Amino acid sequence: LAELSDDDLRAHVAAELARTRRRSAELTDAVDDEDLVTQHSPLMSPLVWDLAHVGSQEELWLVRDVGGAEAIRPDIDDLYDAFQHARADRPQLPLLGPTEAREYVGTVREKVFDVLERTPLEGRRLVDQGFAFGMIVQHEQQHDETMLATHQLRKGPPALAAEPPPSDVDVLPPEVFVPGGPFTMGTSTEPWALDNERPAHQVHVADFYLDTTPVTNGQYLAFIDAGGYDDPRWWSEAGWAYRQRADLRAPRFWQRDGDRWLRRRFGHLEPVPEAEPVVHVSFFEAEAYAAWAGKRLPTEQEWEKAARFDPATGRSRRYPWGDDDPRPEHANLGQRHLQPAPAGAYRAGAAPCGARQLIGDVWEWTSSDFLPYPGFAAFPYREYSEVFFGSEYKVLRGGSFGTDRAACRGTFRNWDFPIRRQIFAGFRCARTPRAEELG
Ligand code: AVJ
Ligand code: FE
Repeated sequence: LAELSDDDLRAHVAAELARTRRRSAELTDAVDDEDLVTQHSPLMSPLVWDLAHVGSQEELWLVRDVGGAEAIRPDIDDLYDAFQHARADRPQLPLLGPTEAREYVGTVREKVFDVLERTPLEGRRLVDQGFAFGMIVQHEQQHDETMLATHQLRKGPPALAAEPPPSDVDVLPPEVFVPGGPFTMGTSTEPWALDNERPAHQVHVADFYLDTTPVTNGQYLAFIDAGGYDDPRWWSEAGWAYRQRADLRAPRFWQRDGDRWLRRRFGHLEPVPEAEPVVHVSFFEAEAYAAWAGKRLPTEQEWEKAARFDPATGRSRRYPWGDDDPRPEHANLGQRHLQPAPAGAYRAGAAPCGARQLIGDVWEWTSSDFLPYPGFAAFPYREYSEVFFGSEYKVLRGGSFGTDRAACRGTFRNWDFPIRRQIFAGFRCARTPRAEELG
């Protein structure tokens, strides 16, 4: 992006907006109108809310703010302000119906293409208007992943279909070693990086070992079979309280079938695939598994160093494989496959340290609270990140099969409550070297 001419950048933005809208349309056209207005879980909005919310944010930022044009539907700003109404309360609001919502997002988009035509995009610094388009593309993609999670929660026959992910895997050592030393974390140059990824800053990370791949269902089953859910030794105090209160026994969407486990996945009931990364576990379950395995979760500093640091040049790259935008051979992204690929896949996506599948497949819980980097400045609005900073939220890294490439990179930070399980989250473990392993 950094090298594109103004016209090429404009064409790129237009293509990304169109590609993103096709995904939103697929997710909302896959079910009937009754389903679109149904709340499938108190954790989620009805799909029709997400659709109109995406349009409303696009109207606010691109039509009114960047374009300086007149408001299209000022009367509905409040309905689609995520801070005004909790998800659980949204179905009771006088929302736009499916037909109105589709018309509305279409009207906004037509205006946005006018704005794009006449907006200079040159100089892509944080404050430039090109960023606003990138932010809106990412915002819609983030809601597309949220809508995919809503699809996973809905009951009934399958509504979505996709090719299975690649199944060719390599036999790999279980852990990789990342030598201690400084590296550059975050970014000041990535054009569409959000405020919480900025600025670039030096961080010292001590020697550590990281699991080569995310923890698999097979490994996680061993924790279940060893009584991990019944042993408070492995759980933090808050984690154990949650485990008791919610009566957790396995990842969300798993069910017992005699002596085996099945999982429900977008309307299919299937045996739990042991080679695939575990998904739909909370931070607290990830933390308990790691303790049981004699390990811990990585900090987000460790995760990012493993994913970006190139010891050959001393530079931090955009992605584990280098600076190229993700292609299908690098990572399982973009809802191309509706499940993670088996651990050990995606050889072309390996990081310099040898770790695999850091980008795509499953979001990875880290042990870190969601906090600002030194020098953080809220942009363009406090409610994107700043109001969430603190110890209530844990950072997740790397994106999932449901995350679009436009909304995922080596610096991207996601966050959620440590009890959440409906997101496409798994984890990998890290550990500090034992005394006898040090040279
Ligand atoms: C970054 C995924 C936590 O969905 O709450 C969407 C993204 N912000 N609309 C969320 C977001 C505003 C956000 N996460
Ligand atoms: Fe939003």
